[in-house]
Amino acid sequence: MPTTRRPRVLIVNCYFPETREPLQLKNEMPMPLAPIHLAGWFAADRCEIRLHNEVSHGFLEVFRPDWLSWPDVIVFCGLTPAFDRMLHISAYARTRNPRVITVAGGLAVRSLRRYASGLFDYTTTGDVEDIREIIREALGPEYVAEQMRPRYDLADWLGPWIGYVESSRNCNFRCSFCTLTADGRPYQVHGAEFLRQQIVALGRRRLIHIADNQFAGPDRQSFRDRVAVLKEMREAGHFQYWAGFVTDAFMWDDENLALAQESGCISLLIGVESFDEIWLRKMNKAQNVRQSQVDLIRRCLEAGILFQYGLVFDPTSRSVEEMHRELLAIADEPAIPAPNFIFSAIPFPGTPLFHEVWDRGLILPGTKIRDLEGSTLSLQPLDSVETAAGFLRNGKNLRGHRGPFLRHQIRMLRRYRKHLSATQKAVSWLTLGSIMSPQALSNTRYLLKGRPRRTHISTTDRLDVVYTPRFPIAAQYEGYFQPTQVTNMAGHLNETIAEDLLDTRYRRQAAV
Ligand code: B12
Ligand code: SF4
Repeated sequence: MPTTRRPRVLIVNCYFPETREPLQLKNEMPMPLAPIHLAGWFAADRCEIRLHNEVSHGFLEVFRPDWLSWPDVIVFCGLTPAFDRMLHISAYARTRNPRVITVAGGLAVRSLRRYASGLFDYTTTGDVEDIREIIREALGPEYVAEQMRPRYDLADWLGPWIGYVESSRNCNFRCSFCTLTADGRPYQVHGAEFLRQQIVALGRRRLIHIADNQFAGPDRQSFRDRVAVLKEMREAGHFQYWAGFVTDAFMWDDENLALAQESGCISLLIGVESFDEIWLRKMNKAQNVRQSQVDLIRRCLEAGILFQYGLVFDPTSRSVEEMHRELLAIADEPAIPAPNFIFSAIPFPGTPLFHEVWDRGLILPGTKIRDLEGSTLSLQPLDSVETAAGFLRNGKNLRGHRGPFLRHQIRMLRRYRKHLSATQKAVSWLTLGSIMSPQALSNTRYLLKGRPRRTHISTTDRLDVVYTPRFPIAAQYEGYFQPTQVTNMAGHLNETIAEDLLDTRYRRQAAV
């Protein structure tokens, strides 16, 4: 690395858009926080730092090709399906600068930790703080920040209205399809002080989005402390509203809803996943069957908090007809809002679900890590493959139910008219718009863009254009553009990553 200038650090949040096209989804919500925290660990006065978020900025080599030769160090983060993007960018950067240092972490690396360790200079399955050790070793101790300060100033995708903070990590539940169950880390709460520091660093915002998987957790005192910080900072004018993720357990106690509402909570996103009790129990999501979900939803909305949720389509145990029946039942019930999103069950590496579907021979041939993003069928369905994929192409965006859901929206908002503010009603309309037309709302430039041709089946779906190198690549990195397979076309597990896919950490943890 040149000694005459400060080291250049590029932090990339890798991402594949659902449509498999090069898009810049500027209005997507929520946005990733890890790049902002990672950047905070590099000494600001000694390093030049740039952030690229592929969710909002699009594929790096397509939208900012000149950045590929800029860095001395590239740090990657991203979701499990984005793993191949880390390889693509590494191939370009290493071709242009053979001395570039590549560092990879986050969910993609946690899912494929053994395999990943051979492909980058540094890999880590740790939390953002682990970047300190890597900076120390790769650059020297003087390049580590004395105190982490989240670099919201570098995150140009945030805009002036919305900010993201983290107040806890991991989750205290163990749903069998969840990647956090495979990870098996304990639920961990940051002190209320760290929450305060992040809000101060953000500057004034309209909405603070708490990125935690599970804002409340089992420790009531820590929840009260963090809500007290939110209340105090809201009163001091730092923000107007906050939103976050919780589970059904949060609504068992009306006091939680009251505390949240008093501190400015505008909406909560809750993993309903399904209204089918048998399926929920099978997925070890017993927290969702203890009390009537419809009652809990009603209580949340009547407490003046918008209830937002997603539904899971598990094609191995629920037919498309059942899914349509579930949607019709929701559209018929004004006490429940429409879902924010619907996604297919995903066999994330190392989860109990992965083990189950693999043992039953249900993973489709030709499934790739890239397919594990919720809009692609990767499991043998009860219906025909085409019927199940048709649901992902249409039902997932409420096609076939739009009239009933528009009428339902009016009835639902009328029902809660005294409980919800005009802003909440507007947000509710936006979320209905975003399930019906996610791409258009994520960037209004794509309003008139047609739907791309896709099969929505992992065996046959086309790959994104970025799997074909745009620029010449050194011969040793050509393999980086081959998709990382989960199964080959004969349906056998990819031996290179089999150990990661069949990781049994969650079993060992359960046995402790
Ligand atoms: C923001 C977000 C999104 C955003 C952007 C995601 C992105 N990174 O590109 C959007 C809206 C696009 C999204 C989409 C989806 N998401 Co999402 N999302 C989140 C969310 C709410 C917050 C992530 C976050 O910023 N967390 C805070 C930061 C600080 O932590 P972190 O990113 O988890 O990273 C931690 C460690 O991994 C580590 N780390 C991360 N990177 C690095 C790098 C280095 C070098 C180091 C040292 C450490 C490190 O440090 C952090 C802790 O300190 C999480 C839930 C959550 N609370 O984590 C779900 C979550 C990540 N999403 C999830 C899922 C299932 C999805 C979808 C499949 C769901 C769907 N609706 O269809 C889609 C996939 C879409 C696609 N095309 O790929 C799962 C994980 C899936 C997985 N294994 O990849 C999560 C965990 C939710 C859950 N509990 O199930 N998501
Ligand atoms: S409650 Fe949510 S975050 Fe926690 S294990 Fe279940 S799906 Fe994952």
